[in-house]
This record gives sequence, structure tokens and C-alpha cells, in this order.
Amino acid sequence: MAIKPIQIVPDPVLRKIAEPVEIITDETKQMLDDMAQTMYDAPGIGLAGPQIGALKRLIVMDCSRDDEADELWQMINPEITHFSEETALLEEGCLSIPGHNAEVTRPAWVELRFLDIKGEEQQIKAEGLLAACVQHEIDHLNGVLFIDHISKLKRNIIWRKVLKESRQS
Ligand code: K2U
Ligand code: ZN
Repeated sequence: MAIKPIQIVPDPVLRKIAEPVEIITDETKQMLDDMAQTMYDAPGIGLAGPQIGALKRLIVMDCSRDDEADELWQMINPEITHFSEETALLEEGCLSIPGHNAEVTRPAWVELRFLDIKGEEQQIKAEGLLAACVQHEIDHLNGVLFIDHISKLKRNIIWRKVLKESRQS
């Protein structure tokens, strides 16, 4: 397993659409393990393929609390199949936009399907933090960032700071 560099905005890879995984290979499993190690090292509760420069529809998540056992999700080609009308507000951050948080409104729960590392289709209902996290990660697979869900004013404030930081780094 390896810790991979996390791509930071304005890297263009974060705005590209990831490709579905057609055949699950040992390389796919290695990538998911590297993503999990990278997520735990960050630390974070989610990570998507494009964030390590891999334009593959792969996400990992672990939304368990520090006082709970790890609950790692490794998802291949995740798709949201249903979402609630009810919404929930959560302050989000992003490992690819470090140091900038904002409140984001998203559907309170989602149903999704994905392939597990054995290639078996799974279907789950995600609520609470897991619902926000999986929507955040699937957004990454579509080149969407959490700042795309906030007001233009707030987005422009964050974006100006991000561009200034990238010039200084
Ligand atoms: O994809 C990522 O950048 C990791 C995100 C996942 C996430 C964002 C918002 C809401 C839920 C999940 C986070 O930056 S991981 C850092 C973090 C840690 C604890 C709680 C929220 C965010
Ligand atoms: Zn993110």
C-alpha cells in the first residue's frame, strides 16, 4: 500500500469526468487500498480517484467516529439511484481545497448501487454524514467540487484565495 499525493485546486484533473471501471483487476484493488491509506493519512473521511490523479470511478469512505471501529467503504462505479426530497445542511471541507469550508445543502439520504472489490453489485441507503460524504465523493467523479454548491459570492471569495495560495506555493 502507498500514500499518494492529493491533487489540489486548481489542478485540472479535479474538473475532469472519471471513467467507469470495465474490468476489476489487481491494479484496481491496489488503487483502492492506496486511496484508503491516503485518506486515513490525510486524515479524511472520503477520497475519490481524481483526487490522486486517477480518472477512474473509484471512491473510498470511512465516516466512523474516532471512538468506533473503522468502517471502510471501497466502491467501484458508484451510482445514486434515489435521493430524498428532504435536505440536510452540513459544513463541508475538501482535501483538494485545504483550509476552506462552507455549508452545503444536499439530499438528506440517498440510495446508491456500486460494485465491491469482488465485482458484486451492492445497493445501500446512506443517511447522515455518510450521505453527505458519498454525494461529495461522487461529485468528484464528475468533476464537481463542493464549492459548486454554494453561492457565487462565497465561491468567488474562496476561489480568489485558492488562486492566490497556488501562486504562492
Ligand atoms: O473528498 C474529500 O475531499 C474528503 C472530504 C469528504 C467529506 C467532505 C464533506 C463532508 C463529508 C465528507 C473531507 O474533506 S474529509 C475531511 C473531513 C473530516 C471530517 C469531517 C468532515 C470532513
Ligand atoms: Zn473533496
